Amino acid sequence: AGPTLAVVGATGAVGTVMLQILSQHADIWGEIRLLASPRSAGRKLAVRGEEVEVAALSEAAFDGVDVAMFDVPDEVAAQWAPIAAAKGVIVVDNSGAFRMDPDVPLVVPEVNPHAARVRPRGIISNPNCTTLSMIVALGALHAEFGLRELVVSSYQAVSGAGRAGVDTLRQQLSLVAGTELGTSPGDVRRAVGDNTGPFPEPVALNVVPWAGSLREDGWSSEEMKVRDESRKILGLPDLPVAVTCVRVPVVTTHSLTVHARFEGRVTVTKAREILATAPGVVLFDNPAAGEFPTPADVVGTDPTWVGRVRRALDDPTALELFVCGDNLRKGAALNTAQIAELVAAELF
Ligand code: 11C
Repeated sequence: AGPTLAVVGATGAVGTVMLQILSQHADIWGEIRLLASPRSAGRKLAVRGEEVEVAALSEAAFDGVDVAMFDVPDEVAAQWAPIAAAKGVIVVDNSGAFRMDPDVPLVVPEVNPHAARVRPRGIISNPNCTTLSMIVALGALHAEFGLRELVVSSYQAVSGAGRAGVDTLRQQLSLVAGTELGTSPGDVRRAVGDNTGPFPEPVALNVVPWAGSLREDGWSSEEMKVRDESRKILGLPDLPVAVTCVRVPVVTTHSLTVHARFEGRVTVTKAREILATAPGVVLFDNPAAGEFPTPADVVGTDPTWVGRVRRALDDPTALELFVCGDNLRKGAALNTAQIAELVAAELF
């Protein structure tokens, strides 16, 4: 039998997609153990076509486990990942708890797979979904052109905030559908009420320039993550990165506009060639035919989709791109599963 895998946080929005991916990928695993909070223990979930009972997270639950994929809140990961690692489990963690720890690699298999091999704490981190939604395309361009600066705006789907985010958007949409709202200041806010769920403002019929929590000088935690994580993954610790994160009324799939400046002159022809052949990237870019990626088409797919490839009008060393990626798949569950598969291939 193959290695034993534990999925920790199996019942969450990302955990659900992890189980789908485990059922879709080549079956390299022996036992797959599902773990979650005591509240979810006893539930039965389908994986590889079989019902598996969810067990409560405990130290003993990691006995005999080789690799664990974690999708739990930061504080739960901070507590439990070291417990699992101390038992010899290689932990692939999708929380923000360890990403910037110098002894924890932050891995995107298409960009820096070698980093997964050096893991002094027995933990490998999976990047934030916003970073992941653009980094495969950027990594390919960086390998050819040498990245020198990034300016990014995100258009983030509500499922980035978990089930509560999706429930909030659906509920708000039901309150505004078929109305004349959106025509006078505050009318949408009054219609959806004070409870805006995980978002600081209504997200239906709106865009909200905020994701995460407040950091120094007005930056959001999400913006700092995109900056710090991009630098770490690309191995460019001093890369200038400016990010503005925005929440939009999309259920799943983050989009980003990217202004990327490189070492020397770039051409759109070469950029297109790189993007068309890079593993994990789909170039979908024919504006004359109305073809560019949008979340409505990208959701449920694995690759990073890139369109609107242009050379900056005022800088022959820079490219403008529009990028979309499913935040629950490549942005979370898929990348985590790919890292776990890398580790399994190395160990077994
Ligand atoms: C969002 N990207 O869209 C966030 C969610 O650090 O893994 C993921 C937070 C993280 O709200």
